[in-house]
Amino acid sequence: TAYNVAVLGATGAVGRRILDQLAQSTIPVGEVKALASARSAGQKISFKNQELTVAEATEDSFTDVDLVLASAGGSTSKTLAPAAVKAGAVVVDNSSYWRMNDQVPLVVPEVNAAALKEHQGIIANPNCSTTQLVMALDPVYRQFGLNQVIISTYQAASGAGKAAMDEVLAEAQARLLGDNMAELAHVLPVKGDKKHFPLAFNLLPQIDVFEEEGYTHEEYKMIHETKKIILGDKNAKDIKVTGTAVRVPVMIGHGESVYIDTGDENVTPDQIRQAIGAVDNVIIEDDPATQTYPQPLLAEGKRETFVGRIRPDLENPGAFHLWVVSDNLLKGAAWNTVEIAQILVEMDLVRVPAESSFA
Ligand code: A2P
Ligand code: 11C
Repeated sequence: TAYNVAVLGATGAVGRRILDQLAQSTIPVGEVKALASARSAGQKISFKNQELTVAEATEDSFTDVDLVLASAGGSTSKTLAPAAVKAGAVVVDNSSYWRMNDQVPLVVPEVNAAALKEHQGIIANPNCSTTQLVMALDPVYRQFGLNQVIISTYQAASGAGKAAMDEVLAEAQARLLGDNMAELAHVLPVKGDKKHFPLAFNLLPQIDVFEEEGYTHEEYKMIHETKKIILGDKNAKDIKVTGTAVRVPVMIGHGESVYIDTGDENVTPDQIRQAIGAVDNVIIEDDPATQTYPQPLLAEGKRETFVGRIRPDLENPGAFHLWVVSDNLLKGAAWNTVEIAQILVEMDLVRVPAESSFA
């Protein structure tokens, strides 16, 4: 069998990469539909050796479609994902809208592929900063336990979309030419928020809007999604998770400084290194003697998650530091989405169950 696939948000930074990853996947692909907003209808986009014509996404776009790979924002997925399921398609959604829904598995295949068996037609892809984090945390939790995790992120501009990347480059150029760059900030830190600041030559400790207790929405996503993926419950107390999300003037590739406390004094750094290194698609880059450690520039364009700087807390036995880097547009978005679809195909799960609450 070949599967007819619709890519929703095909013109976006992630959508284009979804088409690219789909072309390189093992999925037997039949017809491919490129869907976006009315603004892009008629635009041409390439897939393998075909030229696709972008069509406006509507509730009627999903007739004869088997799989929808969506990355067109939460409000689009809110209405179009159920419409696609009603038309008989299975949706893998990269937006945040469905992630915490109890009927929706939130999946990083290396960690919880088994959750796919319970799908009701919609499967959610986690936030990029969560995905690379759980690749490193899950094996530690399974083998040694985890009392507490404290994360500091160093997130690339591309997480905020193409306009944010263009803005940083324009600011950097202005600064190098001696021009004022402050007036060039219109998108970051958050498009709809009241103030905007330059990211070039700067750090912005705000990703997404502020919510309760002074945490940003990005920080809450990391806390809740991590618990749902590893523990199956966003409110589970088994692991205490907290952190700070910071935007840095890097184009592609999120970095994360992660402090983990296993509570077990006997665990050694080598055991942590081995546990994390045994996860599929994790690459350990960790050798101070040769200055080997993960870097965004080295991770760009790769599907893997890179982990290094693994070392013990010298005054708290059983606790460790990690440095985790991955391409936020690939493992953090497009590749994880296509990887989920590939596994759905392998597990013969590309069908909407009759009792689906979305159908
Ligand atoms: P378009 O290019 O027509 O605006 P990015 O995050 O890189 O900006 O990409 C967002 C993607 O989501 C784009 O493909 C965009 O299409 C698409 N999109 C945004 N709003 C809608 C909408 N209302 N319906 C369908 N697609 C949308
Ligand atoms: C960022 N993590 O770097 C965000 C982007 O929930 O999929 C991804 C938002 C999401 O700005």
